[in-house]
Amino acid sequence: MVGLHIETNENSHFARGGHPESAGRLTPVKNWLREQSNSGKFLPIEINQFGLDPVNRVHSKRYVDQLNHACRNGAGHLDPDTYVSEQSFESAQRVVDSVLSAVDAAMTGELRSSFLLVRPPGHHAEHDRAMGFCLFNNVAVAAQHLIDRHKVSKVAIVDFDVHHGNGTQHIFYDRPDVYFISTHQYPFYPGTGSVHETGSGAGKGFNLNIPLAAGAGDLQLVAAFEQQILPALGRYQPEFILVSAGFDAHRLDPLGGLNVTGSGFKAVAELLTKVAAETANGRIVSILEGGYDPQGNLDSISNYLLGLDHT
Ligand code: OKP
Ligand code: ZN
Repeated sequence: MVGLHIETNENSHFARGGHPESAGRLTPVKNWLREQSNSGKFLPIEINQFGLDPVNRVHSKRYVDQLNHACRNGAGHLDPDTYVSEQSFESAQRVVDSVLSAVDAAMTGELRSSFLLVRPPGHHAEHDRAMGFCLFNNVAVAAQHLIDRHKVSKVAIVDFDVHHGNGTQHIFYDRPDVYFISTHQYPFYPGTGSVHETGSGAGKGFNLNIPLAAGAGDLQLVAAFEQQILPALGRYQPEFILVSAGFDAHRLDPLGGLNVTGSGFKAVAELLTKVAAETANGRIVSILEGGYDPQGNLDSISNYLLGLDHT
């Protein structure tokens, strides 16, 4: 049984004149999920409100205020790629609330594995700035909440979006309590993500980048999980696994240049579920990041969800 929550903010976070990061990219997968509603495979997550405190643990007050004001002033851009509309701040807060609710449900044991079909995404957002379609760094807020509220001492974040999660890496770069592991196309946007970025100070050795060359597909992605990510997680023994689940490595994706298919994402979900059972008491929360082809997302996400539920 997998926890599921949909928070796609179609009427509250949008760009005028079109943008690849729009709610429309999720229409086919939402229709598929509606058809699955009597399957018994997915359970709704009860959502609680957490306020801004958890966000303020990761982002600077200056940035949170800037984002709030940009929205209050109406639509605009925070960087060339990143728009806000009037209700984007509340949208981003709803995403954080749903992610933290899933984390809490995993900690109580109610729902050990959940998937959050949410937007806006988060993994490019840094401590002090929005970037690459991302407002709040959802996965980072979740990791910090586990440490602050649940006294977890080791959290792993696995990020398989086609783009490197520079924001998440940046936020935890000098810390050993959050192990950031990323597969991504490289060289590619945003430019970071080389194998030489391994962490600094007390965080040295707790940042693992696995760059993939343009054109890589299921074989290379699954090999990265089997040969590098699972062994690394086995050594680290995280108490919780968070996943930045972006699906723009799919072969149909208009932004990415990789060739992953639904079966690759299903294998990834199965491997992550297995390692979560072995290390983290089965606790794993997957949060949507990118993925820009509607049919690609249907193939990717439906297969990923079936992989999460294979037990
Ligand atoms: C967000 B996520 C050059 C192109 C920038 C931005 C891509 C953001 C992806 N200015 N493209 O990781 O899917
Ligand atoms: Zn991406």
